[in-house]
Amino acid sequence: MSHARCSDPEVSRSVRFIGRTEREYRPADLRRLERVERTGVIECASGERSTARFTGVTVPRLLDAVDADPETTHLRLEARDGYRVCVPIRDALDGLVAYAQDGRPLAVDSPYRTRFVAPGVDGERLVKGLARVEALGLDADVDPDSLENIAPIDPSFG
Ligand SMILES: Nc1nc2c(c(=O)[nH]1)N[C@H]1C(S)=C(S)[C@@H](COP(=O)(O)O)O[C@H]1N2
Ligand SMILES: [Mo]
Repeated sequence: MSHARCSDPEVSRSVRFIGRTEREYRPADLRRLERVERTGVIECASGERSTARFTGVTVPRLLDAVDADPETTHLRLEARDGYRVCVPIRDALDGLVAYAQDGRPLAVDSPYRTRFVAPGVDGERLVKGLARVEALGLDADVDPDSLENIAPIDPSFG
């Protein structure tokens, strides 16, 4: 599995944020930032639905730190397993990069350490095991769906 590919486990779990500058956050770095707790609903296209309490850092906080362009239209979020989604910035700004669920670190119950959660975003775009988050300014003629790879790749992430 790709999350075990890198020899340094802390680096292999880090999330790279890309705006006009870049920054890499290990889970320990995220835990040091201002934390928020929010209820998140994960709704799969299959109809399955679950609710949990997530703890993490807000997306605006992380984007500010990399000087994201005010003209940003979408966030592209990429997982360790190659799973990749593209979310409109106005939805993403209400989101979190979470590292705990219902008071327990995500790592306790899952093979991933971080996850994107945001209200109003469908479950398939709530990416687990974040590797990279990039602020994009898409022209109106670019279809954001064409930048996605939503086919499940690592079944343990599904
Ligand atoms: N990296 C990654 N994230 C992923 C997926 C995946 O296959 N890989 N599946 C998505 C889908 S389709 C859904 S419905 C939710 C399921 O989240 P849950 O297991 O917490 O209910 O995770 C999403 N995040
Ligand atoms: Mo899903």
